[in-house]
Amino acid sequence: MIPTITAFERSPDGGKGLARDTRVRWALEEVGLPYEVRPVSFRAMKEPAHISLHPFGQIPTYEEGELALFETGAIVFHIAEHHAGLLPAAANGRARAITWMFAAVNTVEPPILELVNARLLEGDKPWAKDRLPLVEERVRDRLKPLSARVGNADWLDGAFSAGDLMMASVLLRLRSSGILDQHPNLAAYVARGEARPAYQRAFAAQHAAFAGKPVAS
Ligand code: GTB
Repeated sequence: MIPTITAFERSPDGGKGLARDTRVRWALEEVGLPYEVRPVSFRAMKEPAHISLHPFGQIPTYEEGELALFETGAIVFHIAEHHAGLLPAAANGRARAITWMFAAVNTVEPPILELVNARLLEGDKPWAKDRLPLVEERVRDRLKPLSARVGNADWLDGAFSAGDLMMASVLLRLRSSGILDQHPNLAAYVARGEARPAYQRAFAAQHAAFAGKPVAS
């Protein structure tokens, strides 16, 4: 059964691949699963039909037959569980890869989102100048140990896994801040992720959607 995901009808990032449908597209491309895309407008996202799929009125969602999922961590995990290519076969390696997925969304992503919000949404507030360095420090507090753990390795724990897919996706949001480049091994880690053919296809698909070209993979 071909799954259907939702994505922004017109992504505010202009097709830079920063919206979270990209990580789901990436996972689908890694496992070689064709998918369809239903673009949704900001208005439609808050209407009952979409809320029944995503209680918070966001993208992406994932529908496969009777199953409807939201939350990219859960969606990528579902894809990885049911198709070879994103999780190791051995139980312990699998558990560690899943741990890295949680670390990405639960430990590394929150301060990065705080920074994005501080820069984009709060820049005009009178307290913004004082707060920004604090928020940046919280991001650095996560990048430093992550950089130490990655070291010279290509991926977080052996072969590329769903843990790397989620971590690289989360770190991508940092690129415009310049903070990622303070850890060249992490910048290289993200670049390795982006260089994967599956990421390239995912990026091209979301970009084509933005450009008004066909959106199905
Ligand atoms: N925790 C959820 C998940 O991982 O699935 C978060 C989902 C989420 O934040 N979705 C965003 C959304 O639907 C799109 S990705 N926002 C609309 C709303 O909440 O009303 C976040 C995003 C948005 C825009 C850009 N951008 O323009 O660069 C990048 C990322």
